[in-house]
Amino acid sequence: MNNIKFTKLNVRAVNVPLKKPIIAHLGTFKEWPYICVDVYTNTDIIGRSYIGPYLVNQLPSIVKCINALSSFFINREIKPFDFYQEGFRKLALLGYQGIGLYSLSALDIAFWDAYSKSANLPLATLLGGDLKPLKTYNSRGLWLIPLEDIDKEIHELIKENEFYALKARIGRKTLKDDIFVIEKIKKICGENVDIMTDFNCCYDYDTALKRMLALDNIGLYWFEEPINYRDYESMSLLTSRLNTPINIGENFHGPSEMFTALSAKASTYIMPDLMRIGGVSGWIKAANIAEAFNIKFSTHLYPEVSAHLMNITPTAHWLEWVDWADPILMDTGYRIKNGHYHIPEIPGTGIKWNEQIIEKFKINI
Ligand code: SMN
Ligand code: MG
Repeated sequence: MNNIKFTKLNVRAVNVPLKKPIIAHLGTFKEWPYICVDVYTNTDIIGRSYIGPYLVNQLPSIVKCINALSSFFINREIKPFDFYQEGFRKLALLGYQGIGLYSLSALDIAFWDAYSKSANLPLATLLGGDLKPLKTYNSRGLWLIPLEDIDKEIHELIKENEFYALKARIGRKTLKDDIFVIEKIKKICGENVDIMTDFNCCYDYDTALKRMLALDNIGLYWFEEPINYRDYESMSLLTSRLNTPINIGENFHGPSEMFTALSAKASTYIMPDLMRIGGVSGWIKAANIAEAFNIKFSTHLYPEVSAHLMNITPTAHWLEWVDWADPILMDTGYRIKNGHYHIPEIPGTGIKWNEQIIEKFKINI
């Protein structure tokens, strides 16, 4: 392991067109905004990360925050764990969640990338884990699109890359519409395909219970976020009343909030998001809390880095696959075969920019 120093930060923001627009209860998006971070060092190693914080108008504030936080670490030897602990303490006056935490995560992921490159190891290997292939589901489609387009979409999603599991967004206008989508998936893909479903917090407790009871015995793999993501008490009631597992976690802001949710028995499964849980360092803490609660841990977005981390997550469950960031990344060689995500054996996290695309979709910050 060579000691490397953090010498310079470069942060860029882009808004990249999506192959399929995201049409969800949480909003409609034709583009997806990313912040791309480069951590330069006193060697030729560059640590890289991206976060995708949903709201294009908020990118300037987050970039400001990343820059401000980075000033604590500049010209110091990169120690990702120590940097995270220190950075987290520095958030005390701003708050430990939201923009501050997203910014710390963006830096943390880039520091870990640089650190594993300095050891010439893939991130998972540096952390003492394997590079095992991971069960993955195709989550890049089946938004709240018109029912007449569902057939074509299912054919397309199940064929690409040999998937045996899909996620459908539900909570449509009528129960019949939700059932239509689910039955179509079963008909086209066969009974052996696993069907994850996501409500994106569209209901209050009573409406959620009614819709979920009606869908409870048709073999769905999980229901995601039926109600407001912070209402752990109601989520726990729903979890206890339904046979179908409930999965929440993309909105846990940091491991301690996850601990609160698990203590409240809010869900059957969890699926933390790399940006919101605190990057690599936050994830490691979360993975060990999940082991203590013996709860299955899936990922949310960021498949490239999350795949490494699933290899050191004792209760690892499913990897969510989306391709939204692919345009800004060079093909680093990950592959999906037989329903599994295979991590390329290269140093770091595998993030490498497609500079032409970044230049093309760059926005002012
Ligand atoms: C989701 C993620 C990002 C944008 C819209 C919807 C969704 C998921 O909640 O779990 O993939
Ligand atoms: Mg979701």
